[in-house]
Amino acid sequence: MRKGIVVVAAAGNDGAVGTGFGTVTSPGNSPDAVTVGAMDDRNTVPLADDVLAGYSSKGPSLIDFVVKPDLVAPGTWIVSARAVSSWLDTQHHELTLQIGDYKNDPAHATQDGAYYSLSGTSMAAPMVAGAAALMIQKDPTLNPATIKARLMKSAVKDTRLVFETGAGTLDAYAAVNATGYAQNAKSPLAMAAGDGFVYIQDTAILWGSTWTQGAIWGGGKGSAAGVSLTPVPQSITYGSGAIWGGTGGAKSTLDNPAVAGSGAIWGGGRSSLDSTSGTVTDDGAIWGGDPDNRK
Ligand SMILES: [Ca+2]
Repeated sequence: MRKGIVVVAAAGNDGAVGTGFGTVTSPGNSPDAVTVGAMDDRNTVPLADDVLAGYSSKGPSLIDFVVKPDLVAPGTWIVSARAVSSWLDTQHHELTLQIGDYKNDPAHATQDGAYYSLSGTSMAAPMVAGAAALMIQKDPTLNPATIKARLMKSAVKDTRLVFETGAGTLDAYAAVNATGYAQNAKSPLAMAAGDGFVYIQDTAILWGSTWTQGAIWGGGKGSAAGVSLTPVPQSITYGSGAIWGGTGGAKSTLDNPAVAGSGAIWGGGRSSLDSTSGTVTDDGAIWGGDPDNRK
């Protein structure tokens, strides 16, 4: 990413493990990567009937509590090129399409075709990578942070938890036509605070003023799970307002026991981020010990 390459990563397929929260796998846990979860589009074009794929890994990342995935894209029963005699083709040959499935060719209808049907976040991630390629084709000067920020801002908003669908469902056309620039688009951090709520960092502070939380996440994030957005209390912003935003900026994103009360995610206690001061980009406690990761 520091070399100017857009890195799109699959979130992982562990969404059905336990509560599913805290299951995003490497490299999808990288704050810089564009991490993609999977939706089941129910084989219809309208998004209204789409559901989160049960296998799609959910955030936040373990240990460092990065909010993931960044967005979602269709990943269930995606038809793509078949690798003849590959492990999958051999072990799960039933997923190979027959010629008659996609071509009017009665003489060969029951023969193995050139395509294969598969589900997984590995199928969703290329949807986003393709959209990124189109964005770069239109404007080769765009940096990875701008690509990521535009993909997220232009995504179709939903009301699921931020750790399930991120900024929403990929809208390739809207992404190609999106505007705005960012020099940094690290995914924000989540914090389980002493009040039982989980707060996330304000993207307008992290990425720049045009990338407000409302623009990135939408106004109804979490409402499908009964979550209402509330201002971050002064006790949390005190001393680290540069990270968590003012009382009118950042919002609590969820009050879901599966997340807020999960010892598997938060290590049995609360995250220690509320004692963090200074700017996010300089803070090794948050972004890890490798200084190169903090640029
Ligand atoms: Ca659909």
